[in-house]
Amino acid sequence: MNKDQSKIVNLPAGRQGRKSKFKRYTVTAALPYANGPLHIGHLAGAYLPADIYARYLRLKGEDVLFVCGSDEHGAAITLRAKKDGVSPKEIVDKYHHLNKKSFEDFGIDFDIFHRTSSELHHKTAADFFKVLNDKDEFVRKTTEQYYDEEHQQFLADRYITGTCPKCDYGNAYGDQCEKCGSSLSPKELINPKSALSGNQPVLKETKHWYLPMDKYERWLKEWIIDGHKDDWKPNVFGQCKSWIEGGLKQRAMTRDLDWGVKVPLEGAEGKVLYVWLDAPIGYISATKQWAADNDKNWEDYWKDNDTKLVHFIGKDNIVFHCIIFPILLKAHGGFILPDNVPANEFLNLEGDKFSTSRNWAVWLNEYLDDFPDKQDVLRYVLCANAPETKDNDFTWRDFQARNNNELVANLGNFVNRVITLVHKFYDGKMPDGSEKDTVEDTKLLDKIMDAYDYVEQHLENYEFRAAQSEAMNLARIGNKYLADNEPWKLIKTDKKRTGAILNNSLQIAAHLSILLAPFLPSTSNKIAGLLNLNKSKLSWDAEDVLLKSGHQINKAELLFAKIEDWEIETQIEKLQKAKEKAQSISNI
Ligand code: B3M
Ligand code: ZN
Repeated sequence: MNKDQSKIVNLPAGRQGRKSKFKRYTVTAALPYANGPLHIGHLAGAYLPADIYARYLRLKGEDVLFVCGSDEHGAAITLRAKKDGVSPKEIVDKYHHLNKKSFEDFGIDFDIFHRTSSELHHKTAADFFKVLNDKDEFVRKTTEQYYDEEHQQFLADRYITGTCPKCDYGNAYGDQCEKCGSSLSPKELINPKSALSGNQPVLKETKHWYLPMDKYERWLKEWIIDGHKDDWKPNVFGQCKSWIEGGLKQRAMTRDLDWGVKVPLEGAEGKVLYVWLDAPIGYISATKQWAADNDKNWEDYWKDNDTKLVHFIGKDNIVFHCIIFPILLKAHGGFILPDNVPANEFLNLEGDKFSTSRNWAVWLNEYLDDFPDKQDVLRYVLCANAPETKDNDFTWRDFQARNNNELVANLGNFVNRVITLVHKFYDGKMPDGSEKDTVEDTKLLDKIMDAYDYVEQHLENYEFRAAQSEAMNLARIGNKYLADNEPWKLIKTDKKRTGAILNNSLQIAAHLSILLAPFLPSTSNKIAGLLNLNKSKLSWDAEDVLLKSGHQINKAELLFAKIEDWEIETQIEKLQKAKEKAQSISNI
């Protein structure tokens, strides 16, 4: 019998993992508008998958920068300020801090959460615009645009509403119909109305800087349609293809507004950059700030072909990240382009679209009031239900079922059982694993190492649901192993073999703390704490044997608690009440 644990069974002495062909990674998550709190749909769409991806890369020892920040410009902000009767600055200050905290509370671990109202961003965006202007990339045009005479203001994008010409939806915006997703221009709206006064607007002349996107059509065809048909998600690729094949138009890159990045040119007084020009540049200014704070070179993360750039977004942002921003980067020159834009579809709530005005949402800050220690439960359920290929639904019943049947009954139960047994039979000390010579043990240890390959493969393909499910499967394997071998019975007849079985089971628990770390960071920490596991061992290329004989294991503590029916009923009632209240207000 082999006595040396590290050599037992025919396992590699640690995984080499797949070597990345990239030197570093720049991972971005859409900058949320600082005009309201975040709900679980936001988390599911962009932030959770981005965080899982970044955590996984860090565990692999990759050089990864994960940036985000508040989008503090555009009509989304000014209209909200007007509605609340406060200044735009007050709005962005309030929601920047609130949203930053929500992300922290849910373990969304950005390297920096920046702001587009910062001076550094204003300068970066203005300089970027100037370079394009100097290179003659813009077309200056005077056109007639809608104007609100009462408020003496031009009405761009969201300042104008009307009926969508494509689907008849009555509340479409000047730039986009949120019902059918069509991109619109204000003049296409039927019965246009000013969002400021409610009046019918008049047409008036104004001058703007346009990006001739048509000039880039051929290049986009090559880059996206020929170059990314196999590696971009079908929903993303399909949207891009129909945009490009539908013909690209000139798009105004400036607006008549006083809130935003000022157009840095003479003769452009009273004009600011279009928010969709300045916001994605926010990723770059965030990188600059982070680099300055951490003694790094920001250009490594944006200008080196060995850097992989990945944008995580929701589906309503696809055109901006796959077409407009890449055109801007290309026109500027010197920048890398996104390698992938794994946009998600939308998450619905109990069968209905999230809606701020109807208060149909689960707000992140409110969730934590009711479930203060259940961040990972929400992360788990949102990942398990991620709208990766189609819109998906969050329901409180499913939340309860996944918590009770999967987290409590599978993962929590396994870890708790094995730790309890090792305390009962071995004083909490890792038993000797030398009796591991059965075919079953070999297979089991192979399965542990296979789990890394499966999870890794799915993560590399941005299949987060499948990745999480493979990681959880290892807990299922562990439970089955215990049930098949019944160490609680075997202890009476074969103490040595029982030790080997518990040794194997504890190795599984230790590997779970690594495999689950990208998905359930605080649970992973708890498991590592219970196992008294040295943090330096927590790497994706972990050795097969993580715990040596004699290693002291801490006392068992429950990882998850059952969620009772009444807790779920309270949430469902809360949603209904909020909706009724919103309805009664809108009826007044
Ligand atoms: N703020 C839109 C949104 O929240 C926008 C994203 C900007 S990413 C550069 O949907
Ligand atoms: Zn429409």
